[in-house]
Amino acid sequence: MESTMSVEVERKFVCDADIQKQLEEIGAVCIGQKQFQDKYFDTPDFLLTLRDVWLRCRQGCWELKCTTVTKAEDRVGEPQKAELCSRYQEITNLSQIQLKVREVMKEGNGEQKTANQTHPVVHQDTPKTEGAENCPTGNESWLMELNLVCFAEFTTQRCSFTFGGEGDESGVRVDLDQADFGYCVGEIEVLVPKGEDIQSALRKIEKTAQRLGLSGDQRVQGKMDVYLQRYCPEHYAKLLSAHIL
Ligand code: V4E
Repeated sequence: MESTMSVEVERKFVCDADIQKQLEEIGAVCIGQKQFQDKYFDTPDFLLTLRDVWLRCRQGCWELKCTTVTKAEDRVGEPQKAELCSRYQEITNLSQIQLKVREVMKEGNGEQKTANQTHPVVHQDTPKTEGAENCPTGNESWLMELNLVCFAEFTTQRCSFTFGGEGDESGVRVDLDQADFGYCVGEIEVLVPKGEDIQSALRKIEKTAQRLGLSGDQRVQGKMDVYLQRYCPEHYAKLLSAHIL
């Protein structure tokens, strides 16, 4: 995430063994590899994620991803192509994150429970990240105040690619992710400053997908889909029926 408030438009794809070679063939340049740990937080009754709001701590930095449009609005324009792409507003400023979380909880209209419930939400069988920095750090009393607990935790190895020049792929980034619970996924993404038109981002993503020979029109599962399906199946089922995933 590069700005405090922007919209991330992205399309996930299944990675073939030769994806890196394919990326280089279409002019993508590897800009680096990194490893990061994500911890996702929600209330015990999943007030945030059931509203498509995703609060995480990535390597000690707080990030909030929330939906920008309704499913109906999503379908305006290029129906099938738009459905393959997700778009989420990204907030990285902690005060703005707290404000937004409170707002979402308020919309939940009193559903929020008191702070002293027992709710170790991370499932017992979930893989444990070794040697990763403990998050949250510092004064995180706001988590307790808002009754937020960690429900998912995993580490990702990411290899990122961009395209040079001013061509069709300018501003496009491709991430190849390998999660420590054994799932790999690729993402073609464009960050759009909030308020700007996303149609050009959708076109760029589509063009890149075509050049990579990605013909599938099925939605591809993200890391979180697979994590929840494996380790929190009940919540996963609720998110599916709410059409969040
Ligand atoms: C599950 C989810 C969110 C949390 C995870 O977001 P994701 O983009 O998959 O993670 P990651 O690690 O690639 O984040 P990045 O580094 O790119 O910021 S945010 C929204 N969702 C729901 C969701 C959905 N409904 N459909 C798709 C295609 N992706 C996510």
